[in-house]
Amino acid sequence: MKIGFFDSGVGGITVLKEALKVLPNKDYIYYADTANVPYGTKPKEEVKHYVFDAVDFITDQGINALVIACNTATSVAVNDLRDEFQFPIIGMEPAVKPAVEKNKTKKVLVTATPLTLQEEKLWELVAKIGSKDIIDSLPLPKLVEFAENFIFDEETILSYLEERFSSYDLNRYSSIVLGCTHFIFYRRLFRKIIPDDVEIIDGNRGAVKQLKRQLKAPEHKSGTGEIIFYSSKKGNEDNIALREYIRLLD
Ligand code: DGN
Repeated sequence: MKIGFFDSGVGGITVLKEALKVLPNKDYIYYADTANVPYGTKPKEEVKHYVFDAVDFITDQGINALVIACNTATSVAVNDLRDEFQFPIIGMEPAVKPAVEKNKTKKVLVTATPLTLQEEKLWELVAKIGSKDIIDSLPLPKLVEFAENFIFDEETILSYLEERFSSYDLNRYSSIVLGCTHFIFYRRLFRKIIPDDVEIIDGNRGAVKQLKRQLKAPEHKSGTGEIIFYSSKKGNEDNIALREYIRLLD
């Protein structure tokens, strides 16, 4: 029983980390499309093409379920992927629903990549929950670049976040949604600039819950907890580096 995880780069490792807590006895394959990252600032059709290539690769490794651990890839391709492949496919969803359910009086600020924020999938979700007026959105594409380049120093990240949030009155929001898996690496730093009574919510736990539900069938046997990393960039250094990101989340 192998579970595939896929992201444009390292962001999906934050979801994998959550899965390891909940489902430690499964075998995992993680594929980072590091040759094509970032997805979030590229045209939809180009990203869709990368996603299909990546899923073909990971399918060839033999998987029984797949987590598209990337909000951007999910937004542009999850429906088409489900039409094409037979195994369960779990996608990411910006956690707008739990955010709105927690507090219906204040607004919610959704942060994600530019492509996720412009895709219909998000706005269909918002329309199902309530009205567009309860949501504001803010793209934070540089966080993806920082994470990919292993930039975690507080000063750099905080000055970027402060600059991006500077025109927002954060007290107007009940929650800030982290709608990109790369952003989870910076949760602690978001907390430093977001007022204490504003919640920071992400979709990682929800995605892993879905995965667990999908694996209830008896044919989904346990494994040894092994993780095999692959990336679309050549060279083993890249795979060693991917393991470092897991440690960051301890
Ligand atoms: N980690 C991806 C996401 O959740 O949207 C996006 C990263 C990117 O490719 N820009």
